[in-house]
Amino acid sequence: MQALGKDIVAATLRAAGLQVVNLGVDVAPEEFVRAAVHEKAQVIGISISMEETVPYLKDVVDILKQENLRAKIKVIIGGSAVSERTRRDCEVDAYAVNYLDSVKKVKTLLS
Ligand code: B12
Repeated sequence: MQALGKDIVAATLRAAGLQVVNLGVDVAPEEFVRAAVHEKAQVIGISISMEETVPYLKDVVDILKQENLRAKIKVIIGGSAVSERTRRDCEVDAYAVNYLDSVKKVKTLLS
């Protein structure tokens, strides 16, 4: 349901010339990885507004490791329930505080 921030980030990344597949809300960890493989995505972006859903972030990272995709597919997070500390704790590649920062960080991940 908390979709506004994610949609703004997706729109801004598109406006910056990047290709974005928006999976919507309440996306299961397996679905992030399945879609990334299917779309040949280089980066998975995850928006987290509810603290109770932070553990699912670790699941995405674990699935990427299990599937030997961790080096190939980067993960960036944002949303009011996460921070630079969450990024470190969950071994995520980048954290962006807002839509402008998202463009900067995603471009860095792609470079
Ligand atoms: C609007 C809102 C809602 C709306 C959402 C409308 C919609 N369609 O999006 C509605 C009314 C539906 C809603 C419902 C609920 N909400 Co609400 N909601 C908010 C509120 C006030 C603002 C969120 C928002 O849209 N901000 C504006 C956007 C633009 O900012 P943003 O999300 O931070 O996104 C920016 C950055 O974070 C970043 N970013 C965001 N996502 C991503 C992703 C990536 C990949 C990157 C790189 C960057 C990035 O870039 C964005 C743009 O700059 C917040 C409070 C807050 N201050 O955050 C509570 C808040 C998120 N809600 C909360 C709660 C508890 C709920 C409910 C459970 C309430 C209830 N009891 O029903 C439900 C849950 C619904 C659900 N299952 O998801 C809590 C969460 C608590 C927690 N930390 O766990 C908050 C924090 C309020 C609070 N202080 O208690 N909510």
